[in-house]
Parts: sequence; structure tokens; C-alpha cells
Amino acid sequence: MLRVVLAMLLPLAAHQSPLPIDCSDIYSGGSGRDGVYTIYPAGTTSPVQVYCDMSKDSTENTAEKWTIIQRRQDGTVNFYMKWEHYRAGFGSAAGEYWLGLENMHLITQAKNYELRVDMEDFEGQKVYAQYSSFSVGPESEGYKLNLGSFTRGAAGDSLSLHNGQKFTTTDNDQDTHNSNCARLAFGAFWYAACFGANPNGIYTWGPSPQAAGVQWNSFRGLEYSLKTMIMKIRPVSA
Ligand SMILES: [Ca+2]
Repeated sequence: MLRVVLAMLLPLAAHQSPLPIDCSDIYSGGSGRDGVYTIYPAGTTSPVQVYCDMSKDSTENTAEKWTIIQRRQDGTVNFYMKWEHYRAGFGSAAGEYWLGLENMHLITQAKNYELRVDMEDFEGQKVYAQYSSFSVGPESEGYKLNLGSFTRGAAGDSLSLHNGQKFTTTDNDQDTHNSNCARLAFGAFWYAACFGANPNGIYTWGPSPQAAGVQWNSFRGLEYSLKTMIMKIRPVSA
């Protein structure tokens, strides 16, 4: 009996396609629905849950296949976390989460990606900002952000000033400010001195006079905390 089972399983294993590392790999596997999927950026023993935006692009009528790496939408997850959490990732792939710096590094060293940041305020305005490339360096280099040029989007460019910065948390100050920007802005990010965007700031439902909210300066300024902020990546053809 065992021999029969093995004979059935082994040919299947031998013909399995490579493990998916992002949502575009999953899409080519046959499923085209938005939702939570499992990717394997660090190999077969380290499955990671992620939300895939597989919806159709309204203008091009082609599937988007975006891999969501960060999402804020209702304030249910605490983002004021320390280095180890930002390194490993936290939250729920079905709701708010941070995919983790190590996963982001592993994914973005495998292919060339572009970045899009979707956001919405509490008055119903939806805008985005798109960048030609996005990758995260290794931990030995502080998970440095490598960002391409701003290409389009009514949100405007509030991220370019973060290009080339290392990641800073309350317990790991790698920014260029005398103090710690993660403590000043109640978040964690690729801070400089300190920020134009604060996607991981405190969720404060609109007005945020202390400049500590979920912010995008060129959209609603630094005293307004947004309703949603979603960072997502997809491969670009070389
Ligand atoms: Ca500092």
C-alpha cells in the first residue's frame, strides 16, 4: 500500500513548479482572485501569508498581480513596534500588516519590482503614487531603501527623500536626525531627518497635529492621518 502511495506522489513532486515568491508567480499558477495566498521568499520551510491584488487594471484591462507589502485601513493593528517585529513582519494578511524587512529584501533581490502606494483620506479621495523601482538591501546594510523615480499619481512624490535611507525603529536609530525619528513620528520607516511619508505612523482617524499619523505630505500634509495606506509591488519586465 505504501509503495503505491509513494509511486503516486513522487512524480507529482518531481513536476512541481518553483515555489511562488510573489503574487505574480501565483497568478501564473492559475488563480486570478484577490485574497490571501502563501509565498516562500525564504524557501520551502518559511511560508509567508500575503494579500494579493489580482484585480484588473481599469485602463489596460490586464491583471495587476500586486503583492501587498504594507497595509493600513482601520487601526486594528499596532504599528508602533520594535526592530525585531519590523524585521520579521507582523499583523494579518487579511487585514493590516507589515510583510517584514527580511521578506522584502529576499523578494526584491530576486526580480526587478516597481512600487505603488495607494491611499485614501476620510473624505473619500483616493490617490496613488507610483515609482519605477523598489528594492530593500540586506540587514547588514540596515535594510536600505533603493527607490526609482516617481512616475505618476495624484498623491505626488513624498517618498523620494527616503531613497537610500536605512530603516529606523524606536530601538534601532539609523536615520540622519540627531534624535530618533521613529520616536518623534511614532512609527518606523526609512527615515531621513525625518520624513515626507509616514505609512507606519499612529492611526489617528484624520487630524494629527503632532505629525505622528499615517501621512503623505504631498497629499494631505503632515497634520492629517489617512484612512488607508497600501504599499504594493510587482515585477517589471527588464
Ligand atoms: Ca538619529
